Amino acid sequence: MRSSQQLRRDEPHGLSADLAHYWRDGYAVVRGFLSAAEIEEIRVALDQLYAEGTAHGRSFRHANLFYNVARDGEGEPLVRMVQWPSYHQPVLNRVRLDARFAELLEPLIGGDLKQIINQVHWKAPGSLGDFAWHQDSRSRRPPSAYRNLAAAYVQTGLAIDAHNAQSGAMRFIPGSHLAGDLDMDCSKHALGAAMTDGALKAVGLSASDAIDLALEPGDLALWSPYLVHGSGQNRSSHRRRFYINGYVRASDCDRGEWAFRDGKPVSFGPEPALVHNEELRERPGPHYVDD
Ligand SMILES: O=C(O)CCC(=O)C(=O)O
Repeated sequence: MRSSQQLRRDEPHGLSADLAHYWRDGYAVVRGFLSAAEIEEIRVALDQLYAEGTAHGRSFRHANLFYNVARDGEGEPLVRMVQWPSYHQPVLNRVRLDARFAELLEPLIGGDLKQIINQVHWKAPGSLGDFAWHQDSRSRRPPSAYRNLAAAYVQTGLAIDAHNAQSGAMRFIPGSHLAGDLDMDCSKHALGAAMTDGALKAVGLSASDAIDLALEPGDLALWSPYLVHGSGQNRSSHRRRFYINGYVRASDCDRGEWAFRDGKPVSFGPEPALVHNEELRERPGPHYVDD
């Protein structure tokens, strides 16, 4: 009997991204990356995760696993983001290691990949789920550990719900990645801060060039760490969920968890790897975190 890994290798899914578009505009979209049934399974997993976050009632960390919990206008807990849910949630862990990611990313960054981002965003209607204009490159610290960002890193976002202008879609400035690091002001957290035209003007860009990402559930967006992007208020009546996984050519990154070796999935090891949580070893938790 053939193993599922052999099946994956022998029977590719025929997935591909528009690479020319990715390199020229800094992003690409893959329609129908996951099926409706797969998205439904992820929704159930996300509902469990969300319920755990509200039960904590405040931000909570255990090693790399982190629940960002705010309060809404009525003082009720609001889960805005969970980082590294895959240590804890098997469905999400399976998705991040799905052979379709390896197949899609191979022509862009090869088959030996680490993962530096694994997170879910919930953008509640009307509330503070905005992301100010930013480049992801500014969060790759220290720079010596994250090398060759333009050619070796790809961020992916999987739409779990309708993701469009109404529901506070991501907004991209096409081509903005070509200038590399724009030294954008990152003194404030991008999450929870509104996009302002001034932030774009300061780096020679204009909001009139922005496009809204439009995704159906199951569609996947890919973007460059240098692409200037943000997202605005959710004016729809549904919570907008987005599952983000960021991959990197392993030889260009000293941090992160292995995801694929030679295109085959790599499970978590016994100890979590150092990614962005500088206190991972000294203060792994579990503990609550005050903003
Ligand atoms: O989920 C969103 O609306 C924006 C995500 C984003 O900007 C990011 O992860 O860098």
